[in-house]
Amino acid sequence: MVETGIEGVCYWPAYFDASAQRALVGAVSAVVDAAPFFTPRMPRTGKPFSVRMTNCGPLGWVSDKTSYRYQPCHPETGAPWPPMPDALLALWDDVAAVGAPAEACLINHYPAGARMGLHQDRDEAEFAAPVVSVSLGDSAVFRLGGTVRGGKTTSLRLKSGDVIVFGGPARLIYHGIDRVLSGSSTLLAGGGRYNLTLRRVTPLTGNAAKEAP
Ligand code: MD6
Ligand code: FE
Repeated sequence: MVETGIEGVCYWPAYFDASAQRALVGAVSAVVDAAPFFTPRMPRTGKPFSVRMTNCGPLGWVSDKTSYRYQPCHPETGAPWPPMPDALLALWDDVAAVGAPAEACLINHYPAGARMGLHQDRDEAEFAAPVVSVSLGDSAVFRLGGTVRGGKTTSLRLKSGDVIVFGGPARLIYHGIDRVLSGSSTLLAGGGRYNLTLRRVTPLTGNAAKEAP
């Protein structure tokens, strides 16, 4: 683990080696076969995101004209999200250490030119559990700020196989993707980047809550 200088942000460069990255891409492809990428839209305005999304696990994050929310089914097919791959459950157990499994894995696909504006991840009912993020494919310029909008920001280059965790005092910091560096990886056949974010959505209860850091 590498210190980032931001309390609560833990960074593991190259957590997944090349063969583990290929296995994860295979697992993502299987998820996408069952739950195709959809184009999320901004609440109210309906403006489309430049990233495409899908999910696995019992709950998935969706965004449309109505709201940002978690739901158990795909917004277009109506099917339940596919199960979370074992490698992701194992990652969560390794780095989140909250005594309860991840409930949602949001999969973002960044085609060439896609970006993601500064945001907080705050649609979960449980902030004691961290958000765990995996990058696959092309490198990305990741921007990190503080817990209030408009403060100082720093940037970090996330590469394929890297894991970054936002927990404790960093659980609600602003962050976004300024740009993806096209052609920086050959992992994804069509180029671009995947980002997987694992979350706990419902409250930690009983022993799990007592074990939370
Ligand atoms: C991305 N990541 O890497 C976007 N959220 O494409 C996130 O939005 C994110 O990396 C919460 C915690 C870690 C993250
Ligand atoms: Fe986020």
